[in-house]
Amino acid sequence: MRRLVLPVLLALAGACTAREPGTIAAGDLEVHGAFAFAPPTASEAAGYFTIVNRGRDPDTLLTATSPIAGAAMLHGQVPDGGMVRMEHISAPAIAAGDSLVLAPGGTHLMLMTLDRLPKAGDTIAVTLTFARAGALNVNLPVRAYGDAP
Ligand SMILES: [Cu+2]
Repeated sequence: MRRLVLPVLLALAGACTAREPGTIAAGDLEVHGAFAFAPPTASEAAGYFTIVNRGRDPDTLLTATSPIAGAAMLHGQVPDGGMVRMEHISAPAIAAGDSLVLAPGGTHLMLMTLDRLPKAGDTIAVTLTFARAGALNVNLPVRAYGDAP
C-alpha cells in the first residue's frame, strides 16, 4: 500500500501546477473563465465559459442543468435577415485538443425560468454532463451586465 502514496501525490501536484486558478476539471476536460451576466428578469440568463478537451478522444456535452433554472441548454447565435436569432445546439462534440468557447455575442448557456433573480455577486451552480468525462459542477459568478472580464 505504501508504494502508492508517492505517485498519487506527484499526480496531484502536477494537476495543480498545470492549471490556472478557477479551472475546474473532470477527466480530460477543463472548464475555465465561467461567469454569467445578471439578467434583467428571472425569465432567462446567459452563462459563459470555455471547455477545453485535453484528452485524446472527443467528448460530447449531453446536458446542462442548474438547481435554480427550469431548463438549461446551449444556444448559438445565427444571423437571420439582419437580425440575430438564438438556436438550440444539441449535444455539441468537443474534439481532442479542441475547445468549446461560450462568450458574449456568440454561443452561450441559456438558463430559463429561474426561480429567483440572480444579482451581481451571486453564484449560479451548473452541472454539465459529458458522455465520457461524466458530470462536472461549475459555479458561474454573476456579473453586472456588460461587466465582461
Ligand atoms: Cu439564448
